[in-house]
Amino acid sequence: MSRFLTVGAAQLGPIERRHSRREVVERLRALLEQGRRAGCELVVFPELALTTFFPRWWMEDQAEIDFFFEREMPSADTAPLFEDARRAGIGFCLGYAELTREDGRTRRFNTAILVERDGRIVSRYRKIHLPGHAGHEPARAFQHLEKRYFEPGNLGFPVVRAFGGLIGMCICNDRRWPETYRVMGLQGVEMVLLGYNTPLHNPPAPDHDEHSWFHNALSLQAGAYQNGTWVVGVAKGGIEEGVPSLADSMIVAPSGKIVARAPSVGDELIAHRCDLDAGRSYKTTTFNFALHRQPEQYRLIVDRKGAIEPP
Ligand code: CDV
Repeated sequence: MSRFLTVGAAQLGPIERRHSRREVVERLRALLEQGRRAGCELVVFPELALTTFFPRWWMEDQAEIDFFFEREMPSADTAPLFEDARRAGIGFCLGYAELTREDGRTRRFNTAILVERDGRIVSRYRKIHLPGHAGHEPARAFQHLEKRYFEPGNLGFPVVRAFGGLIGMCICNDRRWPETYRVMGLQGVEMVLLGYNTPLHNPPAPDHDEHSWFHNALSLQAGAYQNGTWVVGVAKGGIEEGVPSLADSMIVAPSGKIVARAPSVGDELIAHRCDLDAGRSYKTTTFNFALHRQPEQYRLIVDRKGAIEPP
C-alpha cells in the first residue's frame, strides 16, 4: 500500500524587529490556511519563524536578548496557530528560540518542534551546527551571533514515527553537513524538515555569495539522494532589516530531484504530494547501508573534530 504525505513549505518573507509575535502568527495562520486549501497534512515553517533574525545584532542586555525567546509552547501568542492546525487536522513544524530550565540552569536553544495533526508536540530538535561567532565583530556589515545567543543542541538528530512515516528535522546550517543527514539516514528517515535564514552575503567569505543558491540546492539534493529521503527546505527570505536573505524554498525527492520550488522571496506556500516509499529503491540498492557501509573505516568521523593534515 503506498503512503503519501502532502507537505507544504511555508516560506516567509522578512520579519522586521518592530513586528509583534501576534502579527507574525497571523502570517503563519494565513500560510496554514493556504496549506489547508492545497490539501496539506503537514506545513513546515522556517527557522526562528516568530521573530526577526535577531543574531544579526550585538546585544549585551539579557532582557533585550530574551525578548526574542519563547518560554512556553504553545504560548498565548502561538495558541491560535495550534488551534487552527488542530481544527484543520494539519500538523506543522515550527522553528523558534527556546528558553528553558534544564539541569538546574537557564538554557537557550535554536529549536524546531514537530506538531502532529491532533496538536501534540511529537518531536523536538535543537540546532547542533551553530554558525557565526560569539564575540562582537564590528567590522562586519551585520553580526551572526548564534554562537553567543544559543547553546549547541543536546538532543541529537531524532527521527520519529509521525504522519505515517519517519520524520526528522534539522535547522539551517545543519543542512550543509553530511553528518546531519546520515545520522537521520541511519534511523531510516523518510522526510527531513528544515527551515533556514541564510544571508546572501557571507562576511568572512564574500566569494561564496554568488554561489548561495547553488550551495543550498546542492546540500539539500545531496542529503536527499545519499539517504533516500525527502528534504523540505523552507526559507525566511527577502530583505530583512536591510540584510538580503536567500529564499528559494524547495522540496527535494529521494532521487535528489527538486519537485517544487518557491519563485518569490516573500510569504508563499509550495506543496507536493510525497510518496514516502519513494526512497525505498535507494535504501535497498545503492544506499543499502547494512550491505555497503564500512563504519570501522570511518572512525575518524567521530574520533577527530578538525582536520589534521598528514605529516
Ligand atoms: N541561520 C544559519 O544557520 N545561517 C547560516 C549562514 C550563517 C551561513 C547558513 O548556513 O545558512
